[in-house]
Amino acid sequence: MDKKVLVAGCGISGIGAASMLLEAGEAVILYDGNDTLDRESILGKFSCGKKPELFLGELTDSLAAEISECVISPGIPTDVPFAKKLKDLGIPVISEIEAAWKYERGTVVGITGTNGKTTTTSLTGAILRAAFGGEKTFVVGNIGTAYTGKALLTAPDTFTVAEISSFQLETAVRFRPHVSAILNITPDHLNRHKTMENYIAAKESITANQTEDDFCVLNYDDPVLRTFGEKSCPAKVVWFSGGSELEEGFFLRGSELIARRDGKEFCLGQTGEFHLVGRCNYENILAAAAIASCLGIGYELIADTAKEFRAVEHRIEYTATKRGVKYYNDSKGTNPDAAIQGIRAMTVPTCLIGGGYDKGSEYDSWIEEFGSTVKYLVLIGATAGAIADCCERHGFTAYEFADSLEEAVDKCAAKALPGEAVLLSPACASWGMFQNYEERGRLFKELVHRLPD
Ligand code: UMA
Repeated sequence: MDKKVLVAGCGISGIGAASMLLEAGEAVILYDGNDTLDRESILGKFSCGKKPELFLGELTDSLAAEISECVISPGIPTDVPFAKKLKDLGIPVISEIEAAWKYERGTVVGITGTNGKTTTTSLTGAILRAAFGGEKTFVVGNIGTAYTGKALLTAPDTFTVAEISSFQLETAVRFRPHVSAILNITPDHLNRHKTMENYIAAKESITANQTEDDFCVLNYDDPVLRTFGEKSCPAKVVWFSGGSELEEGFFLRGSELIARRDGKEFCLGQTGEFHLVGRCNYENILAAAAIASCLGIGYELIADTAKEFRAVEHRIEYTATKRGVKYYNDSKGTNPDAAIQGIRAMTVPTCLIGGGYDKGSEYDSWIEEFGSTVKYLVLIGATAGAIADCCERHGFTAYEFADSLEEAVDKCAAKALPGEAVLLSPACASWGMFQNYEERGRLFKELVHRLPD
């Protein structure tokens, strides 16, 4: 009997991986632990003639015996019972990124980090499109497009820019980007990775198969990454920094974004010339510039593209002004560190909406950042109580609870005065109340647009 590939998870990654493998001639079983999913709508997502076998519910022993390899979706923890069962049978469990890598023929950029991945990936994609053409550039991964959906289209002259999460790296094996980037590492997803050491190891493993012929772009100001870059990174390190002038690398000096390589300096632009705002975004621009320069792209083109580039949806995104109050959607602020950047970008007294799914995060540093900026906080979701306790410990009492995002927006609208701001930047994932942060952000924007002018 010919063995089959088990693709676990019927989301974006699973549909992408199953489609790619079917097109490549593999026999595929698509599997999901949720037996309430609609079979027809899942199979309807396969546009090509071939469809996978579909199995929902608990993985049986007889099915496991048919499997040669398992491609696991990033949202499925690798220690769930079915994955353990496969590993015990000696069946390799690989990530969707790894599955795509087997068919990759071009040059790959892999971008990871706790925060800023999506903006840096989008900007790098825009720069590569400007340099090499849209048909030769693919932007994939955690950003929302399955890498496996594009891998078969790659060729020696194409470029793939992949946003890679720690979940995807956990089960990557031979994945080897020519240019990797780790933007920063701060605590996130610790309920899944268990310890900070595991999380750091997952992030650093983006370089695991790189050699001195490859590049790794690292944040000089991040203590974990500084040590990694100086001591154990196998690739050629290119530094970027939002806080220090570097002898060699990409850095912010006053209001200038500078590229300094081989002793020559080039000013990529003044901070005021970019649509992206806030130090975290200048760091993202510097990282994207460093990545692009590793691929031989000239500074003028990098600078011009970065100056035209606009904020990614859900990332400190201006939504509307209602009765003199500015509303911002930072639904992508899914952990305390990302949400700190949201607060730092506000320049007026702000009513903040926070809370959501419990990833086991600590909220102290986020609350310490409130300072004189956050005047009022509305809490939603599973973490509301824990955040409220933490607020009390820090002496911040101007908070209230809401049962829904709608109620939270109404409460903020009633509290904010003309000239002030309302910010959705929850410091938590959306799961439990929403499918994903995009759904949460879209609803926020809809609710804001419905408020009276
Ligand atoms: N499932 C099981 N068993 C489980 C858990 C889940 O069968 O124990 C099934 C669910 O029933 C569901 C499927 O797995 O049908 C969902 O798989 P998934 O959660 O991996 O979701 P995808 O739609 O494949 O989306 C994933 C990423 N999601 C996660 O990592 C949670 C998307 O990142 C990514 O855009 C997409 O692949 C394409 O690469 C989202 C994300 O939240 C944006 N990422 C995290 C983050 O940015 O912090 C890491």
